[in-house]
Amino acid sequence: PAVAAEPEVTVFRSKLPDIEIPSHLPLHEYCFARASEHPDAPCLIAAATGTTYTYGETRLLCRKAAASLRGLGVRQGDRVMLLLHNSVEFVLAFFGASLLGAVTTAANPFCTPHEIHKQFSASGARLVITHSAYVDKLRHDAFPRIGDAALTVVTVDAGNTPPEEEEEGCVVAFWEIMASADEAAVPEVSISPEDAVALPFSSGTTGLPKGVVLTHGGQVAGVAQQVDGENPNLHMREGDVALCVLPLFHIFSLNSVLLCALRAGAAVMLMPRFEMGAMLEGIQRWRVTVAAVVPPLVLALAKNAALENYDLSSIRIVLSGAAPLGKDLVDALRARVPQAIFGQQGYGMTEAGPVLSMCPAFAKEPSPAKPGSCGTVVRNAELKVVDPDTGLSLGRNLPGEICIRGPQIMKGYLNDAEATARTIDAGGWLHTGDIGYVDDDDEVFIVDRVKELIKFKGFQVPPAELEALLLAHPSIADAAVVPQKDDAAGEVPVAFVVRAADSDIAEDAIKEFVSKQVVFYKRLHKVYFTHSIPKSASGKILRRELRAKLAAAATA
Ligand code: 4UV
Repeated sequence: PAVAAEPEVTVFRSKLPDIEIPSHLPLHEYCFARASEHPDAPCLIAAATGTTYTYGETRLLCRKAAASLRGLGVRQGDRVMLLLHNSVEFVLAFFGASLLGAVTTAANPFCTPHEIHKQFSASGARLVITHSAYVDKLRHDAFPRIGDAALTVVTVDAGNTPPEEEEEGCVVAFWEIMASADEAAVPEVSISPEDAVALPFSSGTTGLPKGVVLTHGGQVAGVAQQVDGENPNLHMREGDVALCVLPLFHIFSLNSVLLCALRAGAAVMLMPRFEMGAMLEGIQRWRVTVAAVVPPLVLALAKNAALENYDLSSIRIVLSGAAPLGKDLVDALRARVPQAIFGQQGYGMTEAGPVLSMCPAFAKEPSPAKPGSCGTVVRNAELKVVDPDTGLSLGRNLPGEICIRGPQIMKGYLNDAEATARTIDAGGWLHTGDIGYVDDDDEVFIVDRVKELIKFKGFQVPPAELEALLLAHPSIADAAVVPQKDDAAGEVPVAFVVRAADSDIAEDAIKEFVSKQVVFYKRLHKVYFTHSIPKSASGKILRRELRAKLAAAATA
């Protein structure tokens, strides 16, 4: 019988040859594999205090962190929640957990107690490591009582908030347990490449935030694709200093800054938060060579006259990612750091483990990239572009949904087989929800997004989360949240709202209602009242229509 021919698929690959990836190694062993060759090289620099730890010291402290976590009851497969700004403690806790075969789920400490609780409970964590200033968030009703078996809290700073009486002794000080931890007491655990190591949360192409299961093998592959091989795509080496100002709870910073730098033997300069003066000081003082940034940070740098007062000549690479970077912005910053290979961008997605494509100008043997391009697909991976309606593969220069396949992508969403199946198809292709094309030189260009996600300064804003909040308000009958273009933030969330009958609720009241419940970047910037929300026959919000309405209003 005649067999229907497989539809032809155009697969795009890196121009760099594939490499050997040691994906049998647990992530901590892989990252520190060459550390014994340079034990005295700087590894972590705490910019806020100036304290520096060498590779030898960092490894030892990671083992002590593992022993400490073990002492607190953490076992293989357990989830440990980090509610931390970028800090030495973040790194030690991450690798301490990894050494035990436990999984780190990191959240933004600026999130509200409700937002934190959702991730805490979905991840199944029972231990939270945080700054004392945030312990109060964990005292919210939603959480188990601190000190119960269901919630152990560890604080990384001495300035403990006085424990409430019944919690006496329940909030544990990190450095106190570290002081008595025995690095030899780390149990031998057998870790498979399939085991989870990190659990960031992302809303993916639709719906609410979900736990993204990233494995040891996947993260090793993801890092190797960037910094391993004869001609690494992102050239970092011993002597480099990586700027770590983007938050480590986001995959860009965790993977492409921290893990890549450690694997390459570079130092990581940790900045607890973005503050322009402190950042410029830090770059100058520690001679930062590789700076990972997001477009709003490029904008702030390009506009800031204070740059003239600092010596930024050490910067070799500026890597922008997480949101589109326009050519004007590239040119504006290039004038300020003329010596840097300000190639362009990386293109990543939490679920993709994270990098899909990287600017080839960052390679050891660089090749140029066009303005606006996101570079070429990483090695040991396949990229295709499909027609979003038919799913058929498209050739060069034709925009469609970008899909990626390779050892680096997520294993799936935590406890959500349905969402996993919607995102990774039977052929193993991860569907990004981004619209883009590959040009004649294999460069990837992102032109649109078909998924719901809104990106405020690179931060994820899932519309479904805001819609659920709005619908819970008695004066709101229906609501939809969509992105609106914004010069400073890239995009901002705005809402279309149908008032309940007899309600005359005002814009400000709605904005405030939402603000109180969400972290700052999810706040609504505008509310448009309307009589109905356009929906498909199956009840899905027709976001494209609403976005078109906004675009038309903006040009009117
Ligand atoms: O899931 P997420 O928040 O993930 C990221 C990750 C970005 C990274 C990671 C490692 C890198 O080395 C790097 O350069 C960038 O952002 O959001 C994923 C969505 O963000 C948009 C796109 O819609 C993704 O699906 N996005 C990410 N990078 C770009 C981008 C970009 N360069 N240009 C346009 N959109």
